[in-house]
Amino acid sequence: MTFRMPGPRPALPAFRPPRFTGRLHDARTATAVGRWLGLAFAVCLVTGLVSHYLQRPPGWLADRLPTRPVWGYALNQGLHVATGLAAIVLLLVKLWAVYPRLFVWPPVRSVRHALERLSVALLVASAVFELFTGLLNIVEWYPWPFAFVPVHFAVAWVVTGSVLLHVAVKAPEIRDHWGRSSAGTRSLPAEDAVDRRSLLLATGGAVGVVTLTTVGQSFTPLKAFDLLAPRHPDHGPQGLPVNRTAGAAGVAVQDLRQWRLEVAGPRPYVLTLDALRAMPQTRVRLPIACVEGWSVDADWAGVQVRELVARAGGRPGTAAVRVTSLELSGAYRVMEMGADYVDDPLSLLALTLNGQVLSLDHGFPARIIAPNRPGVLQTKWVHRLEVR
Ligand SMILES: Nc1nc2c(c(=O)[nH]1)N[C@H]1C(S)=C(S)[C@@H](COP(=O)(O)O)O[C@H]1N2
Ligand SMILES: [Mo]
Repeated sequence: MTFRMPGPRPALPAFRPPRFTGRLHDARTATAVGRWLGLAFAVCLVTGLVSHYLQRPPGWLADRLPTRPVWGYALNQGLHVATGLAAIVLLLVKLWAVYPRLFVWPPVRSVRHALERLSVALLVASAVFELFTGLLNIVEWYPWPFAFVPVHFAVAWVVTGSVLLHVAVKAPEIRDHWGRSSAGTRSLPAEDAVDRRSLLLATGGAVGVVTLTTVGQSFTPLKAFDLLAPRHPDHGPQGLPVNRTAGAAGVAVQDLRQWRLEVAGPRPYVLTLDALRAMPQTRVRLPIACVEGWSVDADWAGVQVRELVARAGGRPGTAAVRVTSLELSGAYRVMEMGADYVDDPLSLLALTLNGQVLSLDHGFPARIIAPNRPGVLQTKWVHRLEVR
């Protein structure tokens, strides 16, 4: 029997983190795409805030909201949804450009590095969450247990904060790669420039296709290309889409036989539909502009809200109104209308749409239509006004 002295142990193969030799996963690509993504996020944030405060104004603002331009909210929300959809494409390309950094080795080099990675994780998670929930909201699919609006609003701040932090941390790299001939970019392999241009062109093309096939839902001259948008401006009863049908809202024709408009205020009164029709009718052309991005202009006729309010003893210019729908439940059953909207001659309790009596799905017998307002506040099946 022979003994051998233990020799040097065979060396373990050294761990080799995955390496990415593929090109364009570089700071110049990340910066070029990131600029557009940052712009899309900025427009989304501003338009989102406008939409939020038009829907839920703080007390001091409630009576001072602008009612002009009449198409303001349609433009705002068209931009919000269009830039959100564009951001989906841009975020995917951006993540593709930077994903090799997920596998850097060692994973953590210092406290600063750990914090930086944590902030990127927060940025990616919140941005994906925000765009995903927004996308599902415009197709009215809510596969989550929370309310969309407050959560989408809150996470917007997380996205904003982590974008600002990310830009601050990456400022030197961004500066070095801002333009094609910036300092850092000159040291990148020259042969990549051609590929990078192709990638950026393809990204621009994809954004263009997504925009062109969806923007027709709010920008009607392009409605012929509106292939991918969840709504088509012309599809729906009386040539107008419907978000919540009477069926979904639990409003049935038999409930309407006894319909009366109750107006509460210093001098309360009740009107039948015939009495409403006998009052002076005002015709307006105004868009329904849904928070989900679609909007359509239509001709409406009915009684001015300010007329109804004055008759109940409300003071013009200061009276606000609470509007209640026949709908039994739902977030939009009760709506507050501030003094500026009440006083606007274009704000109607509408009885007709495009020259016909309102269909049940569009809010028969009476609905609100007012200028520069989110669709959710254009209350259908109105049966009560409370002058406040
Ligand atoms: N009572 C009531 N009114 C409502 C709603 C609702 O759910 N309940 N939905 C609103 C929404 S989200 C929009 S976009 C408009 C759409 O009006 P339309 O269905 O006539 O196009 O109605 C609004 N009025
Ligand atoms: Mo809507």
